[in-house]
Amino acid sequence: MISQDHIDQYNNEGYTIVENVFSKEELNPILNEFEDIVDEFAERAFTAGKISNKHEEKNVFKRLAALENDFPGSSVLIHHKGQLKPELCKLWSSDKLLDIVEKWVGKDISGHPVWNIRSKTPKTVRMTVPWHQDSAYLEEGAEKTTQPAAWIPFLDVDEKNGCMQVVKGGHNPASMLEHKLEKKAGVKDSWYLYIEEKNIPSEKIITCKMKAGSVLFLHQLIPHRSLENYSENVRWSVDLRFQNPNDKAGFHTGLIDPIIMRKSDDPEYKADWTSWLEGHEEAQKNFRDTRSDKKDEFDSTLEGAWLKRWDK
Ligand SMILES: O=C(O)CCC(=O)C(=O)O
Repeated sequence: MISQDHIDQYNNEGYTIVENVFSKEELNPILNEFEDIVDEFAERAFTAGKISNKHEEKNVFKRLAALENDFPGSSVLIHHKGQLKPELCKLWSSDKLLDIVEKWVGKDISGHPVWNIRSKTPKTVRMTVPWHQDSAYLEEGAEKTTQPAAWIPFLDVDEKNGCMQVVKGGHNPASMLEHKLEKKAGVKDSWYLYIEEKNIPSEKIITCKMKAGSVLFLHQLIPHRSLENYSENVRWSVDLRFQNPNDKAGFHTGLIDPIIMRKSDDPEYKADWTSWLEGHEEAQKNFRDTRSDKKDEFDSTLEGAWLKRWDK
């Protein structure tokens, strides 16, 4: 599934796209989970009087767009809630992904607690992620850990519906670029960090058009962003990260460790999702919002430790 060219491209250019890793049949159960997540959200929003139409007749690529239109912030709330259901767990710890990331991480592999479902609704500023290096969202020093991200779209993506862009070779030299706070630059209620455009070499930008089920692997230090979604459909994707269990994870709260997925000395070992998920919900609240105790469940603002790291 992965060739030496892919491995070399990742090492030399900081990214690679492996095509057709997952079939539609393998993606569909996860899309069903997204559908359930949106349905549960619509029920709660309806009961709370936030929406008057649940848009039940719309499919998974349209329904959240309609809800976002009626109640702005819906997609952000779904993204922040980050519900990890069984089929997504299965895909994350699948041999298909582990056999690939093993090339960079080695034979002992964990899943990193920073993972995302991106419910990128059309023309939604807060779902459009500006230029950043992933390590900027972690504690200082974590950038030294080999931590590939697997970015997986659930529909074909291009520059019209919010695909990814990367800066080819931008992981070299291996150093953190300066990041700023988007909310300080005037993007209301943004929790994103950004690298200023003047620090992005435009001639090295690669636009990553991809088919559903292909996987973009990103080095932890490659600058990347997602484009605006100008289509009518929700651009569903996930990003999942991996590392060697012995290396620093750099997760700010420290409340949850990476989940061990593969052990070099135990070929039969399987990830213990049940016990990991028990700790996950509590840790996630702390990770995603240090003010969760005070927050209304429909408040889509977010504070995070990464903002403090770069708020200079
Ligand atoms: O999916 C997106 O829109 C952005 C993803 C991203 O920036 C990331 O995975 O770090």
